[in-house]
Amino acid sequence: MTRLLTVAAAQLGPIQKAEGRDVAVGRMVRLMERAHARGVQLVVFPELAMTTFFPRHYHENTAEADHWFEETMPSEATVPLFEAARRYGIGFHLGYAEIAHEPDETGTLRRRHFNTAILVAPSGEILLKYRKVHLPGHADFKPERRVQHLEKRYFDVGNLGFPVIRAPMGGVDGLNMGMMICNDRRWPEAWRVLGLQSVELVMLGYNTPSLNQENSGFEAHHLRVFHSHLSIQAGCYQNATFAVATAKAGVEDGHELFGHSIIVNPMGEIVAMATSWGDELITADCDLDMCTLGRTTIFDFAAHRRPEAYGRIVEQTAAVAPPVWGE
Ligand code: CDT
Repeated sequence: MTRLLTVAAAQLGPIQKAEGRDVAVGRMVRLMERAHARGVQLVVFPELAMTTFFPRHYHENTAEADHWFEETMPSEATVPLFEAARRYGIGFHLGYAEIAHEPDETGTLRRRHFNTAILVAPSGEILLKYRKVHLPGHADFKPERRVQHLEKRYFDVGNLGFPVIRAPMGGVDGLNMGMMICNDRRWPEAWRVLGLQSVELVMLGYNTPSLNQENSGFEAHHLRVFHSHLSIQAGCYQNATFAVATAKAGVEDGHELFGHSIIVNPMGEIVAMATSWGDELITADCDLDMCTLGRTTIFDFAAHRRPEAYGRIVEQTAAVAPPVWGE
């Protein structure tokens, strides 16, 4: 029997700094209504979906940024999303800023801050949680930058690895689902860790500026979207998985995010792409059996991987210089 799942990327247009979560959540519920009308079974929302991309705003006292975070899930603001999931029988993926009261690496109980995503079943039950591992940007104010990117200031590095869960979704009895968040998509290690758990559907949200904000060299504008798509398409192909990659788009607090949300199949082909900079639903029917060809042939990991040659991947962080010929 065909394992068919209808998925949607629910791209969100900009959310301005002054706008409350209720505005964003109202828009998200409307996208879920539209998804239901189109027969969608799983909706993927972007990274930090309910607020402006607040890491562009500097606070000397980081506690002043706490109002962007959720301390419970469901939180008061997100209850309408959980209700909509139950009403329409749709699963959803949500990116949000999380405060967790947990021990840190030294065992000390702290208020910890994470850039988090959850996968919620149509019943409203949370099936899986992921906390962003690859935090881009910087921790201190950088005057040379056009726009700040303070993820390293406001978030702890995710401590849940890259988990995959097998659960029913839509009419599919069991589907292997994993998550990553934004910058993670550029790191093949993240994809491979999911691939090594037989992932069949990767969900990811992103907030990516249309311009390089570092002010430290020219980057052609058209390459920004190209690099995002290239990374996702390669990750899908090399790990024989579908992906739903959902953007926040448009001009937010005066700064443009590039949108171009996509759904990609295990051949690495884009099967749906957003074309607006606003709230937009793109959908695809995913035949999950398409994952089988890659993982039983060219990317049959059991037959062809050579971990004994990959030691540097986990033993080393920065690149080292190679030996020089003739010395
Ligand atoms: N949110 C996030 O992780 N954004 C980064 C911006 C880096 S600029 C290339 C991203 O990788 O898209």
